Amino acid sequence: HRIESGLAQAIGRGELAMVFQPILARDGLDVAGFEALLRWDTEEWGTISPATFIPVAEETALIHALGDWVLERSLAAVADWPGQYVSVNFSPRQFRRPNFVGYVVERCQRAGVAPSRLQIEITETAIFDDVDHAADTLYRLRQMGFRIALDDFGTGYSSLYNIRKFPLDVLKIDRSFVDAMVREPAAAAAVQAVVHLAGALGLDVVAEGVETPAQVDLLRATGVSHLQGFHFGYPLTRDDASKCAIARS
Ligand code: G
Ligand code: G
Ligand code: MN
Ligand code: NA
Repeated sequence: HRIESGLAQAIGRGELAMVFQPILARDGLDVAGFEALLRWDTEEWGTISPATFIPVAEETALIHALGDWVLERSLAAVADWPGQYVSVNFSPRQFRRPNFVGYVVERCQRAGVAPSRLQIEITETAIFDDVDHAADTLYRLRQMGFRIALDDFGTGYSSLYNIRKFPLDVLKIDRSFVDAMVREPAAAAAVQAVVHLAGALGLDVVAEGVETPAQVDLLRATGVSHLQGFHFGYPLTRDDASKCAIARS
């Protein structure tokens, strides 16, 4: 597989970069944190989306080296953003590695970053394949002080009621709901239901993929706690994210 061999060399060749997208509190004025997103620029194929190469890395053991690079860069970046967190995507295979908790703790210690400044984003796939193991890992992460976000919520196979079994801090509502809200009352009702459930469980809700003022108005009416999307900010380089963190904090 050509992507696979290119990816194996990408770190050494300096082809990878991290960008950081602001996550705003509902008033749209405070930056609560930034989501770290990986970018790969190749000479041969141009820019390749993580949607394409993460699954390839996930099939091989490459995800561990790649994910380690992502975590190191993300923890280095959050040191510039006092009072804010960095939200890092972990693939199911990373989350299920032996002693994931010890691994993340060690990386934070090495970077001198308190666990409360790292939000761990996982998907429903990572937790519903092995519910007991996942719940145990999440409890231990929580005990260490990490924030835990369930990404792409609403697109996977978790039921609304099932998620109460997991110690989470944040539900990230998938952008397909946000996109549909303005056209379909049922999508708005689904978001409202998630916000009510989150309230009952004491969780924050981040609406993803917010692109228009009309979406902002609808989302504010539901009571979501946080907003993320191109309307508020594109993914930024570390330097630009640092300026944004200082200006908006
Ligand atoms: O940033 P973009 O919209 O291109 O991301 C596409 C997909 O790749 C999203 O599902 C996102 O969660 C995932 N992704 C982006 N960066 C990372 C990363 O560093 N690690 C993992 N595991 N997934 C990532
Ligand atoms: O799966 P995950 O939620 O981690 O995906 C994050 C991806 O969503 C990133 O690749 C990011 O570039 C993309 N993204 C962030 N904000 C927006 C937005 O407002 N609109 C669209 N279409 N994509 C967005
Ligand atoms: Mn994410
Ligand atoms: Na998402």
